[in-house]
Amino acid sequence: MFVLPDLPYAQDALEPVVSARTLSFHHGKHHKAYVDTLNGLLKDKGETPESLESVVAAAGPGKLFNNAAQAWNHAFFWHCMAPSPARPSGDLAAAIDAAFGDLDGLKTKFVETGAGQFGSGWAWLVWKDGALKMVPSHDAGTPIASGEGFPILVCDVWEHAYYLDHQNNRKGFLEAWFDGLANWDFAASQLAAAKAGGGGYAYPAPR
Ligand code: MN3
Repeated sequence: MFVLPDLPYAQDALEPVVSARTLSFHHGKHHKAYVDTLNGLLKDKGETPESLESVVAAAGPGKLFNNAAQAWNHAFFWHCMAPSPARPSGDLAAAIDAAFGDLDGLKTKFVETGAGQFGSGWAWLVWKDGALKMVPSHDAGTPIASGEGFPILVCDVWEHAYYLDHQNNRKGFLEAWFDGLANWDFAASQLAAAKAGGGGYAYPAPR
């Protein structure tokens, strides 16, 4: 059984960009439903996997992949936000400057990627072939299965992530998210893991 990981902050800690009401639905209903459905599917198959990452990697397209990947993507996403994040520094700042010119250049590419994703999906900052890159994914798509890179930071652009607070203004949500919530300390730890050739965020092991 996979658990629903707790949020790493209070439900109202990300206001006003992400309200407590949004987080209560997003974590308590949407994320929980993915985890519950995943556990039901694994139980039906009689499988006891050793990690969620292994389930995501092995599942082909379909219901198991969708629920496993969404369980992982959301757990990762919660860590990508912080109430009062520090600006990027050190290796991360250098990698951002090398790929995008500066932090504003990354913001432009980030907003373009998230706003340009047609329908539901995610906007990922990944490490690929020695450089940072922005890539979109559709629905439950995730770089840990697609091979598009090592995940550094992500923003959920499904409507359930922002509609209660920003209505149809996805671009406004992305701008406010980048300026106010993007967790650069977490991104820096992911980048260090990527450069070391592995590790980084792992979903809690099943029990
Ligand atoms: Mn979501």
